[in-house]
Amino acid sequence: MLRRQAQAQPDIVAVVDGDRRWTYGELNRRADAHAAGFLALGLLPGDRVVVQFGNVAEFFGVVFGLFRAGLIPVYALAAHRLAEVAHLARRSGAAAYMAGDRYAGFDYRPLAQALRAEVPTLRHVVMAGDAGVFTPLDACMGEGGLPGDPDPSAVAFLQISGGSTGLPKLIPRTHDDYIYSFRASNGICGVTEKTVYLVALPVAHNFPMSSPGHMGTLYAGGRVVLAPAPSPEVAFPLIAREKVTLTGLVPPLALLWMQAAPGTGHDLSSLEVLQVGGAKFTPEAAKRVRPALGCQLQQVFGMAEGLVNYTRLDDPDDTVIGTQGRPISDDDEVLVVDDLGRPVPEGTPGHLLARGPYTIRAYHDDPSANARSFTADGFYRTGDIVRRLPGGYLEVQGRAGDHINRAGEKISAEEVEDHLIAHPGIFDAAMVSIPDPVLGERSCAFVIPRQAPLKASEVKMFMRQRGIAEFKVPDQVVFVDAFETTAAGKVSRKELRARLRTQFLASNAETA
Ligand code: OOB
Repeated sequence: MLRRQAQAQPDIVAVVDGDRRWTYGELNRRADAHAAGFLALGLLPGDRVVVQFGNVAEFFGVVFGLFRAGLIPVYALAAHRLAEVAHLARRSGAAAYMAGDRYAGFDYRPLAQALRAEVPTLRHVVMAGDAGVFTPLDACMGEGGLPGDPDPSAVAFLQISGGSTGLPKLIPRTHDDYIYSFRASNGICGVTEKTVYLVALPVAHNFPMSSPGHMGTLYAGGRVVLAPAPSPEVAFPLIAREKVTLTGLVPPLALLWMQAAPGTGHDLSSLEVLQVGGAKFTPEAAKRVRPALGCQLQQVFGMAEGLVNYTRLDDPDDTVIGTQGRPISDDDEVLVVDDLGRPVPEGTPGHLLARGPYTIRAYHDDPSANARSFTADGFYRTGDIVRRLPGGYLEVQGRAGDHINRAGEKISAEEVEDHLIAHPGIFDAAMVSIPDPVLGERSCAFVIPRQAPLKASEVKMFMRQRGIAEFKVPDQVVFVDAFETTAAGKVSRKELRARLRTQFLASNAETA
């Protein structure tokens, strides 16, 4: 797709990062040079490469270079820390780690050092910027000697799941299925060569990558503008300067933008469509988008595993405000079922199952997750509770599983609990989601200390030292003496979390 655009319009700007403006020709040359450079290091087609960049142009040079070399990117978010990156590297058997030296105040070089010590399969570390002891990205520039274009039905990259259980699972997406999803999305979202897409969310997240996101925009020959932060202070001047037409946000950011827009001196009139997704956008907030920002709202309900739903640009206001859209394709099969797997009538909440042209049939190398997450006939169990409405529109009601959707970032309660109980002063811990007016949900950890008293700040500090992303550090820590058990003795973790949550909400309602 990149070669085609580079031939058709080599001098048109493809990617804008601050003062840097890479044309399609330039991006194409970098992709070729990096591909040859990566192979010259000794990486072999099929090798997995953990890629961790913020919203910077290098991301594009590197991933298109990897595709061309037949190497498989494993997308880490810039917010991930050692625990998560090491998990991705181990799980994928990665041969290399590629990152920028610094981003958003964090230095990735010590992380790379620790990673190399922890993950024996890792043979190379490539760094953009000041590479220190590692291989500089600028040195990975070669010529010729590329394998042919990759098999379109082969796995293109591994994306990380925001699931409920344990550590993140790896999602294998193929060139075919991914291109299908953003090409079809382009049609639905009106993306053409005139589109200017602002990447406000993290560049490696599936929503800004493919719904239709930066990949859809590059496919259409439009322009991708990178925002180093999603705040109005950073994004609004970029919208004005680059005449951004389309962007995607999670609900808390949409609220922030709507609050800031009326007082801004920046011209936001180029913005045609604001997409909101990743977490439930309430109808009250959805109603305010057009008055506050002067653009159209599109709700997006998607998942890295595949299925994406959009409200359509010509849908009536009620649909755009009150639903999370309908699937991309007529070939998307959607089932809404009860606890026993029986289809429920339209309008009744149930578990959402999905199968279709771009929805995965299995996670990467994870038989037990596969047994849980897919039905025998290949439907993916999304874990979402939805209502199906006339016309196939979906309204998201909540989650069946135990994860916290904190401003669109998915946090597995189990993963965080495992870190908490690693503290020598903690006997047991359970983490639950609490409704939050801004974040949608925030996390609250219930902790049973061993003898010595603990402070919440100590627990949070310990979590940071565990090397996890900041968004996973519990927002609130509540100490309790014991977890309640039933007459029958045992309470499942799921039930325990539900009880703690109910008690917390009840006691806060009393004091309110
Ligand atoms: C997107 O992808 P993921 O993989 O980070 O998270 C998927 C989950 C969904 O299963 C659902 O629980 C939740 O995020 N979700 C929404 C939602 N969009 C996603 N819940 C309520 N309303 C929405 N509009 O988050 C993602 C991927 C592609 C496009 C958009 C979002």
